[in-house]
Amino acid sequence: MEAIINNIYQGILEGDREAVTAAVQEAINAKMTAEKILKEGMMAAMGEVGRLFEEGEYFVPELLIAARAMQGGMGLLKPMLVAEDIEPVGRIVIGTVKGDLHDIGKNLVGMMLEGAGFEVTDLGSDVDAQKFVDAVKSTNAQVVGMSALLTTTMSNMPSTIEALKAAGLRDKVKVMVGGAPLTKAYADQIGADGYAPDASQAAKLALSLVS
Ligand code: B1M
Repeated sequence: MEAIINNIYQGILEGDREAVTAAVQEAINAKMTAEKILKEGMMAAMGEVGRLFEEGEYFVPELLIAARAMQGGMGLLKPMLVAEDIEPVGRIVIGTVKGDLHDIGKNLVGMMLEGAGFEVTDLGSDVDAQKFVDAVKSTNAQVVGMSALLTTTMSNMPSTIEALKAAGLRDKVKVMVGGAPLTKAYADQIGADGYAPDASQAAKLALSLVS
């Protein structure tokens, strides 16, 4: 049993999608619960991947292939998580703000959030304020995550926060922001609840916002 979990863990660290998918299938065949596979195999590995990234041992490409390897296993696990009624650690809506088509960093953030146990609703890029508001309502999300890569589109973050306020949702949902031109000072200035400089810290921040 522990050897299978170890194969999932190692497969994610090595970014070996085929190995992870095969080990998750083996774990399912061995009647392991989806919760055990997720927490002890996948989430534990993604936590370690985040640590290695923060320590400068892994870079964005390693992060991406580890996250893709995890997603290979997630495809098999998702129906089981639903069947076992496993509650996600939280629900989060993410998107790149209106006018902005950069989505590589946001996708990475989404994968790290999934790895941390979140149910992620990804609205894509060029997302207007109303779409964020509608998604928060329909998914009952506790967190909204906005990404921007352009200095010209950052200003669509405060307007989304205003739209959440106007819809009466601002006290129900935490707002986190990120993207290359962003800073903690800007996040504070626009009244966001948090800022993360990279995907690994985004997952930690989201966990702290729902705890
Ligand atoms: Co564009 N682009 N781009 N671009 N592009 C930048 C951002 C730019 C800095 C390049 C430059 O001039 N040096 C510049 C912005 C300058 C500025 O605003 N001051 C720029 C420009 C100007 C433009 C266009 C206007 C160019 C033009 O058409 N004249 C145009 C705009 C299009 C639009 O959006 N409307 C444009 C277009 C494009 C492409 C479509 C060609 C392509 C995007 C493809 C895609 O995303 N599908 C592209 C790319 C690839 C880049 C660069 C080269 C790389 C961005 C990237 O993916 N980085 C970029 C230059 C650069 O950054 N060196 C550039 C890798 C990614 C993993 O990092 O996105 O920073 P990043 O995400 C990190 C963190 O920021 C953080 O975590 C991630 C992972 O660790 N993070 C979050 C991100 N979102 C977060 C959310 C969070 C928390 C953390 O919480 C919710």
